[in-house]
Amino acid sequence: MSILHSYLKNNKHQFVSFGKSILFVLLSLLILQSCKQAELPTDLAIQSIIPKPVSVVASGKRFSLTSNAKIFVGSPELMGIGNYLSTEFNKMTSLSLVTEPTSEAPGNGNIYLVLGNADAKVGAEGYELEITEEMITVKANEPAGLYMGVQTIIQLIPNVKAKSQNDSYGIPTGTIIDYPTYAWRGSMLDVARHFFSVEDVKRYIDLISYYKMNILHLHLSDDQGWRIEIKSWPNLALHGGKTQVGGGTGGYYTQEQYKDIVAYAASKYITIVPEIDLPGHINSALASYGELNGGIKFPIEGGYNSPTKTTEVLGGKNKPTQLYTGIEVGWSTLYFDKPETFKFVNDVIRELSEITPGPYVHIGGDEAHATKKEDYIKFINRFTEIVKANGKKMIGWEEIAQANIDGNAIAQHWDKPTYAQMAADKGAQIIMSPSKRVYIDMQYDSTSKLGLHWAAYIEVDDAYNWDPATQVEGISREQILGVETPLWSETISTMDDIEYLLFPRMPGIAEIAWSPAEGRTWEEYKVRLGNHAPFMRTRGIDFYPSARVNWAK
Ligand code: TNX
Repeated sequence: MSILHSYLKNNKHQFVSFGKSILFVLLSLLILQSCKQAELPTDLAIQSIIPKPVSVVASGKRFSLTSNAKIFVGSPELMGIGNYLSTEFNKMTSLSLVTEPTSEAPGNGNIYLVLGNADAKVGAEGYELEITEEMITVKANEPAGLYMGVQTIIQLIPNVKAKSQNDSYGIPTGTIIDYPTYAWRGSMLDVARHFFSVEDVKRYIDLISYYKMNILHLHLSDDQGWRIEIKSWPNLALHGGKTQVGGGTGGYYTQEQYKDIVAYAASKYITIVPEIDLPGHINSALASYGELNGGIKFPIEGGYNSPTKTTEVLGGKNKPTQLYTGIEVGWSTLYFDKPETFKFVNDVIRELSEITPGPYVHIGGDEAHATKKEDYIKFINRFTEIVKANGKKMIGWEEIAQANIDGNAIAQHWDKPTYAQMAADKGAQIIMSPSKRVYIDMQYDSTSKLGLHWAAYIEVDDAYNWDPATQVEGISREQILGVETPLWSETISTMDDIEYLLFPRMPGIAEIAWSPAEGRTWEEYKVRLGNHAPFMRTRGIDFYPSARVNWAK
């Protein structure tokens, strides 16, 4: 220590001048670095794309996107995808790019979206994205793949709204080959506990679609509200849709509005999966048609609330119940021994199937605590036949494993591994929605202003740090159809509330469903997520700024 001290003392002058040169070198490096920044980005491999692509090979150059660029599509039916890209470009830059169909490869400076000549392994939803100094090309086998490639391009555009049409935007060069790990990449929105408008549902579709999700499951009925017009049983929506949790005005979708949602989702390669929750979670129907009431069971032991309603207040078997605005679960049931009940179920499934082009109908099947077990099993067996007769594939929450389901059914795991295993053993495919990981209605921590916490507090890393293929012992990768994050709406009633719970957790869940598990770690992901903040801000997404991530300014 004293040797160093006397050295410093004796060589003070040299040391100061040495310090100056260091400062000079550092400053020059800094200046050089900031000059380079203006030209960046040149490394495709360090871009913060979510979900992480399967393969990225950078070539270290830059494509300049200018106002002279056009978006060319390989055939007229792809115009919608080209126009979508143009609209998204416009949100982030000052560019308004024109989309045109073309039968041959366009010249330099343009973007080209074309079907065919993509690697077979990318399947229907994958794509190959090639960025050179001259051009951006997306190749895919199906339009859905081109759309997914477009989502990747959107994330590569610098999030700076430029001042003039003369500005250009640098996009790093290289090749991305990308395709999903799981076929089912979804989210569920509960429009029953609180009703959300068609506009809100469309924005929800936009938001999940940025992250390459392809399923929106709509929870259309529950004790508190019936949200879809059924022409043969009009009171379901007219009376059963009148209110919601907390006593607000509720609402429902007409069949025309529902078709509009379905078409909007289809334009973004998202399939709508409608759910009518049976034979429990059915009070809104029992209030509308008393003959369906199989006898409610209230209060519920170990429920959420100290119960304010009793069986007496709500109404007895075979009589209409009162509408319900609380949040207890599992206390209502359909009447089993009645032909009307199965006429009702068949009419509802038939009308729903007619307005749903997708292959699935979800029959709920969860928490039927007021239904006798032997009736429950018979109910699910009947629903299986009814859904099949209407040409659809049946999905139910994991409890349906207790019935005679087979390889035609899909079971959605949310709580009990034993049910999920039982369903898989019977040949059913499994959707993974483990409540401790992806119940996105759970609070982040005890201070979160919205959300429940019966399953867990779920911080952004908890929602990310798991692998569907190892989540439930005995259920292998091949038996898993995919991943879905349910947003139950007991505590939320506005789009802002929705965004607060979805972001920033949903993008990570979308990544679990899309990207190979081998390439994923929280340490690496959290950097990409932090860099993604400007993307969310540009879209007016009010995300929860978790302290576990460094958010880019
Ligand atoms: C459990 S998950 C439910 C829902 C509630 C949710 C609240 C499932 C199949 N049933 O009825 O809304 O918890 O987190």
